[in-house]
Amino acid sequence: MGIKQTQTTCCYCGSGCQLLFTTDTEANKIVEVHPVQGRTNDDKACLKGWYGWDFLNDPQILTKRLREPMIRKGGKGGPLTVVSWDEAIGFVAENLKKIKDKWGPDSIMGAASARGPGNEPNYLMQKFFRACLGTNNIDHCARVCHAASVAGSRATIGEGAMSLSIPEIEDAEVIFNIGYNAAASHPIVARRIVRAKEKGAYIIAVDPRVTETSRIANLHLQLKGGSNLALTNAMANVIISEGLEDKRFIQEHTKDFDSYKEIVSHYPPEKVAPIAGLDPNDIRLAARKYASSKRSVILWGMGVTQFSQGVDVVKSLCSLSMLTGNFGRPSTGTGPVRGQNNVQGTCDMGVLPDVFPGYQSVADPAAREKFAKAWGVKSLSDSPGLQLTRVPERVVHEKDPAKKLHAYYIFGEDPAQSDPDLAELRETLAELDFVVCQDIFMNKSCLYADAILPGTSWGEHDGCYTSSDRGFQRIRKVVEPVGNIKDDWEIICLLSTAMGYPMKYNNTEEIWNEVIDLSPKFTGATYQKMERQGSVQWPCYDKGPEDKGSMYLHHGGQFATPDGRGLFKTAHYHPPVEVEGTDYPLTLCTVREVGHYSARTMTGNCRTLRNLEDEPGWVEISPEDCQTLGVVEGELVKVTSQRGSVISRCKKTERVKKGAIYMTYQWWIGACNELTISTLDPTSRTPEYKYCAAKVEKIADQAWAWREVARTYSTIKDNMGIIQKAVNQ
Ligand SMILES: Nc1nc2c(c(=O)[nH]1)N[C@H]1C(S)=C(S)[C@@H](COP(=O)(O)OP(=O)(O)OC[C@H]3O[C@@H](n4cnc5c(=O)[nH]c(N)nc54)[C@H](O)[C@@H]3O)O[C@H]1N2
Ligand SMILES: Nc1nc2c(c(=O)[nH]1)N[C@H]1C(S)=C(S)[C@@H](COP(=O)(O)OP(=O)(O)OC[C@H]3O[C@@H](n4cnc5c(=O)[nH]c(N)nc54)[C@H](O)[C@@H]3O)O[C@H]1N2
Ligand code: SF4
Ligand SMILES: [Mo]
Repeated sequence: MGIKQTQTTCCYCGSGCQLLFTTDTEANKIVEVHPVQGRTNDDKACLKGWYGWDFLNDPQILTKRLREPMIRKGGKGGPLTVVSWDEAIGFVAENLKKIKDKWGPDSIMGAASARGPGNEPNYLMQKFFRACLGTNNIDHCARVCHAASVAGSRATIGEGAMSLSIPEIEDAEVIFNIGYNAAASHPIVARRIVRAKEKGAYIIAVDPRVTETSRIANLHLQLKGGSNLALTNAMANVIISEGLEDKRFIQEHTKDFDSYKEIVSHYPPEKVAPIAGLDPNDIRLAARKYASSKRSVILWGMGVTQFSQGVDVVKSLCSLSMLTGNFGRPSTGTGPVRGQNNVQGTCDMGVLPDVFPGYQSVADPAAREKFAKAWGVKSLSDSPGLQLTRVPERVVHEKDPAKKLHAYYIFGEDPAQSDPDLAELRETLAELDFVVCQDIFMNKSCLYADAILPGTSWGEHDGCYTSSDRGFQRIRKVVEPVGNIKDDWEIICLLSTAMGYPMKYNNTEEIWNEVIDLSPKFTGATYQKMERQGSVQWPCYDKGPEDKGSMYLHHGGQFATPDGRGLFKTAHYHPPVEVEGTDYPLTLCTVREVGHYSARTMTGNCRTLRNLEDEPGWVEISPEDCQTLGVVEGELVKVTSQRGSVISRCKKTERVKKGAIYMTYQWWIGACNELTISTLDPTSRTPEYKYCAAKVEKIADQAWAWREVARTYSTIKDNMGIIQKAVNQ
């Protein structure tokens, strides 16, 4: 048998772990995988790195791989028919053209992918939307994720990315870990936090739940969900009133301190303590410890951003870091640890409604002129596009057909599983005139597609990803794709060409060279340099070998703002939008499952991971609430909010406080997004996934409930096109 070894980057989280695959080239099968030395992972991987590639074998557990292009020839409601690529591309081109001619370019919306495809196809997707269709309506899942980090950080320190690198975490003296559960989300980053602790760091964990980080923390602030801003304002209040701020740093490198000081003066610890459910002395201790070091690092995640006040909290975190002079040196600064394997990259590629690749604003005439010239078009739209969380607003809630969206091109996302308030989302997908899904698996959104374009997956194509800490790293083909499928970049080229804007490339490197030549911050990051160094962190301006890229940002306190000064900003605290009451007495927060990943098309089709955890998922409930409800561990329960109802299993745990329940959003039967609220942060338009009112009810007839779960699982498989065997999988 022929044996091939290939090193590539893991396709799940943004830790960017390096994996070495051994492939039997005759059988076209992976025979072995193990982690190897990489800049971020130090030859380690988590269980998804070890076992998360089985979906390449298409075991058809939850869904199945897409192997042929399909269209609904008979129109909406008709069956999907397998067609040739020519016919599929012609069908999509004709329909998008019709809609563009009738309703204008802004009636079409695009969502691109932070997952398998990589940077190059995402660059082409936004180029297709901007240069061929003529709209900035292009976005991706950063919207539902760290968009608040990008908005809040850019408004204060000028750059939306992590200021420090993953390896620097272990040399921090103080880690302020807020709303971030690394052990489940980025296990390889969690290792750095553990190492920091071993090296003597003081760890403050701010989380309403007990997490692995809070368990090793010196101080766990188990605050009430939704009270982050009250806490961060109170910490600033303590730092300023005790004179612990870095006066010189504030004087030399920042602006707007006085207005910030005025706001935080309203948040003494005694006033905040009842709001956050904390001891005022713990708030003081956290503030003093955080201000006590010049190697204080803030790490944050979805417990900060997925709130209607997420952007304000991010601004206040960046301000805390400025207040204490914690920027511009190694092992200090701010760490919004980006979630998906390539969400940093998809932002880098300009798959955002307001920026071209390399964060060049669509509002800047010079940037528009530069891109128009490079892309060979007369002009480019200067009006910022629509954020993807506003799609329902422009479909089901918009009555004027001229203002409505008419088409949605979904590339490598599954909004019908991952967006909030799924009933509203399904209504939206059903009402749109034309929906295209370009994916590797049949997913829940595909059920609404008028055309399905099957792409090759990670492991079947080349390219590069950007890790959470701005590191460009190569991905490489491990096995040959099976079926009548094409690389994502090639599909976009065919479609664009069919619509009268020809795109032609021979490989991903040609696309990448176009990207870096148009984006000064990335210009030095050639494939050659990635091969040589393994990872190139932006900014990297020069192609020469001397410019190795940048480990950390804001050197010497020089911020990425126009005048180099950071801007202090915070806001007054307000509670989440939908709070608990008589009918819905509990608060629902939604988080992650360690062995499964996002919409679960991939991990749900990996046998080892499926054997660890499967449908219908769990709902974490405190022992007190279990007692009140009369439910026990493992029992099926009904969870309901104003928007819907699902069945899940009770997980009795002391890790959550009385009155709060937690679900993971990976499950299709226990789909918590049937319950979540679509309220958005007014600036970043990120949903409040972390807080809504809910209730849990006991199900008397457990046998019936289990049959119901089995029946639903079987229906899902039918819908996904799996031929089910007589014996249950
Ligand atoms: N295994 C696995 N790994 C993943 C993913 C996955 O699906 N599975 N998804 C990836 C993606 S897309 C992302 S964005 C990252 C996200 O990774 P994280 O940012 O860690 O995301 P979550 O676990 O959703 O939320 C983090 C923590 O916020 C806490 N929290 C809830 N409410 C509050 C609050 O009011 N205040 C504070 N301070 N904390 C609160 C929760 O209890 C939780 O522990 O993970 C990535 N990694
Ligand atoms: N309730 C709740 N909901 C949440 C969250 C939460 O905390 N709570 N978190 C939110 C967050 S942070 C995020 S990032 C989103 C993630 O939500 P999504 O982006 O929707 O989820 P993913 O599973 O990452 O991937 C989406 C799709 O990409 C496809 N795909 C993977 N690789 C490729 C490829 O190479 N080519 C193509 N064409 N397709 C590919 C997969 O099959 C899948 O259908 O979920 C959000 N939803
Ligand atoms: S930590 Fe993230 S990148 Fe590393 S192996 Fe696990 S899922 Fe993959
Ligand atoms: Mo995310």
